Amino acid sequence: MKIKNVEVFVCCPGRNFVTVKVVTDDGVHGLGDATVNGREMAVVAYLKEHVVPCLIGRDAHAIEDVWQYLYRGTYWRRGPITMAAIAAIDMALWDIKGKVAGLPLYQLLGGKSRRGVTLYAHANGENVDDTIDKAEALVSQGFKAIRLQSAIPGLPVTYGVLGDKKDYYDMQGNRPLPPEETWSTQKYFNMIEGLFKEARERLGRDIHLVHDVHSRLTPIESARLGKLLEKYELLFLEDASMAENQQSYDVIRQHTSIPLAIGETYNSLWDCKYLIENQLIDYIRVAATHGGGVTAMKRIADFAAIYNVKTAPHGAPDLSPICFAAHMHLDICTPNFGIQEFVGFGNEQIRRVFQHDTRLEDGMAYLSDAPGLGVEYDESAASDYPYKRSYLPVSRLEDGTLWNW
Ligand code: CS2
Ligand code: MG
Repeated sequence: MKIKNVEVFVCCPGRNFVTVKVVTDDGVHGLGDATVNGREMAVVAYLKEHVVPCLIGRDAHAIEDVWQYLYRGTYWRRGPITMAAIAAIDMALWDIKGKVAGLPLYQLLGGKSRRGVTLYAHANGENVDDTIDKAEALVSQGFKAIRLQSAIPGLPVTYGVLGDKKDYYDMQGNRPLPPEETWSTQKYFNMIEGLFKEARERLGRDIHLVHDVHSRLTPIESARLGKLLEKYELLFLEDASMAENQQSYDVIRQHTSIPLAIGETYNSLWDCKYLIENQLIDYIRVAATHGGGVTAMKRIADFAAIYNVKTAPHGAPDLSPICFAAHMHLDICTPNFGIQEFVGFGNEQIRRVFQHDTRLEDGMAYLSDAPGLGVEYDESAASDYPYKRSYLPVSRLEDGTLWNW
């Protein structure tokens, strides 16, 4: 079974998604997600100009060899653009293998390790009360784990809380340039403990709580935050500090027992290796789309298992439902799976373009037994929503200094 054709689509049903479709000479097709938020067209060019020509005529079953060919066979390894391109091809080939076998992907990966996939939902509020109100609503829908983000008094916009804006497109208006946000570590510290204090008072101690710092703190500030929040027993604190210098996490770990999670911007096992093997984190959050696909995710999970690190794949709305499906298949099998981030199945347009039968019940997701990944891409619906240039915001300190968004 040979690869006959590879197509790359970009659509914007509320946000941009890059989708790869691999078609075999037997007429079977597989889908992959190659979306890199704000840099979508770079992956499209990488795929069309550099990857697709090398794939035509190759054995569609040789997933590992294709992966190695695109990774090891290229002098320029790693990085988000390269790895998203590899990831999309890899997902599509696994999708094809499942369809040919007549089995859902999770069966090819070893079968189920659990009943369903436990999710954590997002409560993003205008203030502490509003955030906990939203968390209570999620609890009443059955969610057992919730990420809490609250607007910071004194700052116009806070990560995760967009005020009257619907999304980042809306923030950019008709002028698609990166919107600017202001950050103040002190104002954040003035708010954050109150959020978790009230959360425990109103939600009790059975609900798992998560918080995303989105890399705004230095390592010693993260250590201070970890100590402050220890008594509220978070499931994990996400992206406390940037870990370009991974030794930074030695500093945080030395001071606090708060569980730590990182990895949504990582592109390979090499990016997480030091943090995992030194047991500096508890959850690794690499996404299939940004970390090299299903093949790479399995390797990361197995490596993490040796060090008691669990997986908690990134589940933001800028990963397409194809990536979410890949995560679900991995989550249901992986022995050291922790939890899956979940922000809903998207707006009506997204659900028109990407069709699947994933079922939600009591804060857990259940896959259908459709062969392969179990997602279909409606090309004609997608063509109703053309690509729109878009950026993530940038962040500045109150004096104008550029900071981590
Ligand atoms: C976030 C993301 O879901 C998360 O944890 O950190 O929303 C992130 O900001 C976006 O994926 C950026 O593209
Ligand atoms: Mg995050």
